[in-house]
Amino acid sequence: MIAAMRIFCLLQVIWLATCSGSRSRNWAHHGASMFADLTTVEMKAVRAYLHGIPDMKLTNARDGTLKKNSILLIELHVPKKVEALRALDNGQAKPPREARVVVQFGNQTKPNITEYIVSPMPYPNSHRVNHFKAGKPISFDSRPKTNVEDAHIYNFLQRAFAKANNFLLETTGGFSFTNCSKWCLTFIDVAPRGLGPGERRTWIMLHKSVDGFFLHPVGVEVLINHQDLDPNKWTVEKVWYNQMYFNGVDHLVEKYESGELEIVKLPNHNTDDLFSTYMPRGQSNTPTNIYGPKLVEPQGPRYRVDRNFVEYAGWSFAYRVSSSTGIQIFDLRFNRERIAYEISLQEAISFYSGDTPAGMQTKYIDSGWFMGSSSFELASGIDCPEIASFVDLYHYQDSDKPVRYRNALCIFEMTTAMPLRRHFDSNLRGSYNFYGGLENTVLVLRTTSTVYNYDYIWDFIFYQNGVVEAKISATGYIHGTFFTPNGLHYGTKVNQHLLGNLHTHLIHYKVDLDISGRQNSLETLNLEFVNFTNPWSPKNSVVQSKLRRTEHKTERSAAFRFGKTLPRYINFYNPNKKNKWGYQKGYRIQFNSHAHSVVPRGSPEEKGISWSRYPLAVTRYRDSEGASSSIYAQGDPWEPVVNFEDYINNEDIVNKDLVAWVTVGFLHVPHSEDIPNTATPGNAVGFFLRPFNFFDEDPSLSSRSAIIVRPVKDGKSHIQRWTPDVVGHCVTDKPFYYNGTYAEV
Ligand SMILES: *[C@@H]1O[C@H](CO)[C@@H](O)[C@H](O)[C@H]1NC(C)=O
Ligand SMILES: *[C@@H]1O[C@H](CO)[C@@H](O)[C@H](O)[C@H]1NC(C)=O
Ligand SMILES: *[C@@H]1O[C@H](CO)[C@@H](O)[C@H](O)[C@H]1NC(C)=O
Ligand SMILES: *[C@@H]1O[C@H](CO)[C@@H](O)[C@H](O)[C@H]1NC(C)=O
Ligand SMILES: *[C@@H]1O[C@H](CO)[C@@H](O)[C@H](O)[C@H]1NC(C)=O
Ligand SMILES: [Cu+2]
Repeated sequence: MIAAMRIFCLLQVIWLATCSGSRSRNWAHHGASMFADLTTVEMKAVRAYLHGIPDMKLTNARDGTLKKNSILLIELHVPKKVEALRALDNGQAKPPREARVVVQFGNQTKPNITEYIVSPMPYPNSHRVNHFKAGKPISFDSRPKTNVEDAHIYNFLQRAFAKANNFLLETTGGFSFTNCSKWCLTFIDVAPRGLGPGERRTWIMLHKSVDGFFLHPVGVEVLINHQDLDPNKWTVEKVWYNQMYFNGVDHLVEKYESGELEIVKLPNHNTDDLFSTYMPRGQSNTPTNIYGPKLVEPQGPRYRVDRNFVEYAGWSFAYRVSSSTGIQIFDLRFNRERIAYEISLQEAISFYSGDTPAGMQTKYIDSGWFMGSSSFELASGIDCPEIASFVDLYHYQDSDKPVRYRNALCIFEMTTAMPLRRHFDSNLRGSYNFYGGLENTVLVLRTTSTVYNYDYIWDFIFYQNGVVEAKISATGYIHGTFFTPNGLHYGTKVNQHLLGNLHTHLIHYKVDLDISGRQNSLETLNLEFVNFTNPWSPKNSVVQSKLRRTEHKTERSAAFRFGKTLPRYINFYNPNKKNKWGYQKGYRIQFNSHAHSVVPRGSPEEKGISWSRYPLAVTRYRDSEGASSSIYAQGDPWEPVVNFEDYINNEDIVNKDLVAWVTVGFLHVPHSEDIPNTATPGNAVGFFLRPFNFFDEDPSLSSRSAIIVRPVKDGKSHIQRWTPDVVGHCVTDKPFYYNGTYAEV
């Protein structure tokens, strides 16, 4: 088909421009599959291949024992950029599809975690070890917690607290682990799991197992050492209760039974107290017998989706949802011209403060909690509009078969209910010369991650004028701890026994910009005040701003720290391509963020999140610097296998393939309105990529949704439009109407 296309192009010399356009579109379309997530057939083939290697001695991941060799993760291994570009830019053969597999070898004297690249799909016959930069091995203790381990933790807690049953029943108002039927306890574990490398000891909070259990801590926290692969060898190292520490459950029970323990009795559980639930309450002032506004597509969708290839209003891109890190887009083009090779979510963290040991210990690094595969079903009409295209996702993580996440991604076009541009050209005499306007519709690509308590909503938004927005909205339950008076330094009392702990959310993105090609440079624009003698009135002076451009020549000079103000404009441009006005074609990164560092540099866990030092760092593209974090950062933030700081040195970044690493985020001081859930309004951050002299004029001029109205004689107006006169009866059966006169009444 491609060959036929080429011959067709040769014949159509006159139409060369158009034809090479459609050729590049075909290559983009064809190449998108290189970035498509593994199919279930491919996942099963990878599993069968590895399970067929006798030396690996692989067993099922869901088998009860921890002392086993099993697959933890299978996902797409994206091709090398140069190889992918050969297919995307020259129509050459696509590289073979490969899988990345994480295997835990637990059934051997020195357990380890090894990553393999398995290829080719769909009939794999070879594997090689996937090395991290500098060949750093992955520490076994840094592995993410699996379902099996989680079940063992629950059983362990049940056993460990059996002798504390009376204590639990009395202090929690009837909740327990042992023989509970209605009122059971459950737990929340926090991470990191220790204070240094090689540890696996976790602070755990006991909670009531009721709707919204995150908001129901009972005030008992316990430190368990679960490093041994034999759960019978696990130990309780500490217990915290009512602001006191005990050297184990026995110690606590002893004090309790001897009456020396001061207890805080929770009242009997009140099933009428709905505070942690979604049950409506309070006076409603909105009619319930009719629906509110909804999105409609009166004549059907205007975007096209073919598997993971999407086209809309001049845009095209491929997408995937990595099981380890989440949403990614590739080969982003506008009018066939590439703007970015990859924009991908890398990591999300929330670092907490607290008065209880679990509160102090909570530094969540979410890719270690299966952030990527926690993309659960989206509700039509709430999570995405009813008209959206919903897509199932498949993940193979901590399971023995691919798991289908129904309707986990959605794509839709929506109106922003704002004009993209408009002007009323008054004639200053009660009428107008013209009115011009263009509605603002955008395409949205959306997934979510529910990482335990929190729900993150991940959007990429494509505007008609060449702007792309990456946006993350946070909702879900807050992570709270048992209330103590001293806790007020670290949060807010949001219920009788509940402290909402303060924390900062940071999100990291990789933005591999390729502005009209791989050769790019970075400049920042600032203003400085100048003061000079006024040329037309020498006794006065002119004070105004002057533009100062700074070219950043090395990675180090392009690593912008938190604490210093970012330059006003950050422009990535192609020094070899100019627009009509002689400017080098560029795109800006514009932040929408209120982020700050979460811990000072040099503090123990900070090394594992060294990317969080920089709202923006720009590095030269390297295949070996593909990701800024890893699923092991949570388990070992002290000696991480991926240390982002290593990516920054004095490499030259002028006229090179550049990657922008962007950190956005916000401080969250919980407040009473976070109950039952943190709400999305005002709780979204992200960044925009905006053309900066990339085009010769606003590219949304190609939109035929514009309307121009001019008055004609006798109070009539002449409407120029390129879309149907009437929207469609499901929206309105009246044609567009514009008057334009303004008169006193
Ligand atoms: C662990 O390895 C031993 C020795 O190879 C083997 O007998 C046993 O079945 C393995 N256990 C599991 C759960 O695979
Ligand atoms: C990890 O274990 C596997 C399987 O036994 C072995 O092949 C590999 O060499 C080990 N890796 C390291 C770094 O020890
Ligand atoms: C729990 O139930 C079992 C079986 O009915 C019983 O043997 C045991 O004593 C009960 N334990 C407690 C603490 O009530
Ligand atoms: C500008 O320069 C003039 C002449 O030196 C000086 O008098 C004036 O204070 C300056 N204005 C500002 C705002 O610095
Ligand atoms: C606009 O309103 C004026 C005053 O009400 C009226 O005379 C005129 O006919 C209207 N024009 C159109 C296009 O409806
Ligand atoms: Cu928060």
